[in-house]
Amino acid sequence: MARLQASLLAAVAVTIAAVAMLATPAYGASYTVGNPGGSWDTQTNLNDWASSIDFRPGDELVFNYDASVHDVVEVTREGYLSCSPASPLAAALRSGADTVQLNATGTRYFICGVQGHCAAGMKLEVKVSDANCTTTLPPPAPPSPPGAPGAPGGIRICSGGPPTIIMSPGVISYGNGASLGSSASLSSLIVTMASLLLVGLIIV
Ligand SMILES: [Cu+2]
Repeated sequence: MARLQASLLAAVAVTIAAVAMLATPAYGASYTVGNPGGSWDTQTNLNDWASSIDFRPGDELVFNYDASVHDVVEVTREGYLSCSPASPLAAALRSGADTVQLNATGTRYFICGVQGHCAAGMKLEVKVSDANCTTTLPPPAPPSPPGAPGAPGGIRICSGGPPTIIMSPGVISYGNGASLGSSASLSSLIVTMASLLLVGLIIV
């Protein structure tokens, strides 16, 4: 009985570990604005900071700041250039620890809405791109008709991000909603692993 309980515990532990591993996205870095050495403030050269990072769809920005002094307003390019929070793209963030998801490619603009702070340098332009991604191993296959089985996979490598294994073209990629397919295949993998563990338990 004790042996059965130990096996059961081991099976549960392995399953939980597998689920935790698979549930972690293969991409999506978190960048705290201004770090290291700076912050969301008027002293940090925020565009120097931003230009040192290769932002990818799926990454996130974290704004840590003194909420009694600053806020974060996402604005249009015009609002950014003129330092005007008058036409924000979203409600101003004021918690002092705000996270912004960078879900798609494109350029995002953030300013501090407090009078004079944007003009003093509290403005941030973030370019989100996946343009430098390359797919290798095997070499790109010729286009196949939609739904064709057995399409070869590969490894997608983007500068600044970890490699992403592509099961078949388009199943896992940055940003474009294809994650449904990969979630489904991960779920079935988890179920399969759990089933195998249970079978092993019964045999023991
Ligand atoms: Cu401010």
